[in-house]
Amino acid sequence: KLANMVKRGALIVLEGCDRSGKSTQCSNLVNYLTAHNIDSKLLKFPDRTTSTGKMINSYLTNATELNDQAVHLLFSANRWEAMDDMRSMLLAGTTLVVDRYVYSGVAFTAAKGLDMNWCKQPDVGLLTPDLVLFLDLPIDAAEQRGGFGEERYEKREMQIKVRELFLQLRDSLWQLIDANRSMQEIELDIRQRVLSTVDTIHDKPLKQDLWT
Ligand code: Z5A
Ligand code: MG
Repeated sequence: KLANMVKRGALIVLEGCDRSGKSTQCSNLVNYLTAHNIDSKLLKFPDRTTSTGKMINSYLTNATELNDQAVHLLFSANRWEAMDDMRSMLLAGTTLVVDRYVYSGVAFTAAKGLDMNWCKQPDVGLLTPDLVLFLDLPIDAAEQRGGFGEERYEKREMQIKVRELFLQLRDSLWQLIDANRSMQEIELDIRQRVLSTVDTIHDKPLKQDLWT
């Protein structure tokens, strides 16, 4: 009986263009939620600490080569291996704030020219987010934030394609956030949207019907 009284946590995903401030905002959000007694945890994909994550890191930093399909499946496996823990935490009442998820998975591989429907298949059945906040930032503004880094995908042409593909993936879970504002403005905006989600999802079941 007691277990039934635990309200589940919300699965909140932050997605967005490179340099849009996802990591900054995820960590500020978790600090805020924690300070307000909302049990929450920050997760990030790719999780570079696991064995699949180490292979992904080596690919992204150009230390190794992998074919496009293989690395796509590694990114998906990197999410799958986190699913059991994520489900347990959500059901135990912890709200998860996730820095990149399946949308990055599909957008980056499809930007290389692979079929979008193929790209979606390995993630079918992963936990469905309650809210996806997409931090949108024009490429020029992103470049003004210190330019792109040295990792494999951090190139202007790639980032332009990825943004277009991201926008094709918009669904009913998405809310667009204008990331071309001050960190503080964005933070307040995100906070409001997340609090209203956390307040309203408790009676909705946790779903694993992604992309179906
Ligand atoms: N990838 C994939 O291919 N398949 C997948 O399935 C997944 C990912 C999950 C690594 O991701 C790569 O993996 C990524 C996608 C691909 N490749 N690319 N490109 P990552 O998450 O590890 O990448 P990252 O380097 O940590 O994230 P990022 O996108 O570059 O940055 P961000 O997290 O969005 O931004 P930030 O680190 O918070 O901020 C960036 C800078 O801007 C920093 O100096 C901030 O201080 C500054 N900043 C932040 N907000 C503002 C505002 N509002 N104004 C001004 N300046 C700001
Ligand atoms: Mg980041």
